[in-house]
Amino acid sequence: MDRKQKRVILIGKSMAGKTTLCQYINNEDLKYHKTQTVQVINGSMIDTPGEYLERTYLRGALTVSATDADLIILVQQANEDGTMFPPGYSSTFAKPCIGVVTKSDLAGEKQIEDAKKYLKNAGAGKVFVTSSYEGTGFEDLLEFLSSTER
Ligand SMILES: Nc1nc2c(ncn2[C@@H]2O[C@H](COP(=O)(O)OP(=O)(O)OP(=O)(O)O)[C@@H](O)[C@H]2O)c(=O)[nH]1
Ligand SMILES: [Mg+2]
Repeated sequence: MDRKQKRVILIGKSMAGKTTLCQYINNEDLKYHKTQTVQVINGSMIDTPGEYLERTYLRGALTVSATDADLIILVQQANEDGTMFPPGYSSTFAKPCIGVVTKSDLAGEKQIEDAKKYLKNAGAGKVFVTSSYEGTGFEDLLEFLSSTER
């Protein structure tokens, strides 16, 4: 990604697939490693640990990290029951916000619809459905990310 692209921050539960999504987008080998702290990847993606969303006392750290971002990406695993995102969560950031459903390869249609609904309720404008394992859903997402410059 070049600097003209938006800087995005990925927010979602542990194991939701945020780091894998970064790896896929950056054409890296998909290799699992737990994210321990906020990481800036290629200057354009801010990857965060799931714990920052899961533990209320750490959520402030997300708000602070998000000040460096142009776009908030809420990440929801397709086959998760329920969601960690409160309704209207995106308003915490006062920035444009989209949603990405991950691991669509593991979920049925109904589950994917629910995941989209959770993201919409959280305040995501557009929602993209992806699988980093199958490489699906990225055309639209990448086009969106490069369409609007910083
Ligand atoms: N089936 C499937 N598994 C995936 C996909 N994307 C990621 N995974 C797996 O899900 C697990 C967690 O992925 P990560 O990308 O590390 O999750 P994360 O959101 O970065 O998690 P934290 O760093 O703990 O916040 C790994 O074992 C991945 O291989 C996908 O598209 N399909
Ligand atoms: Mg991670």
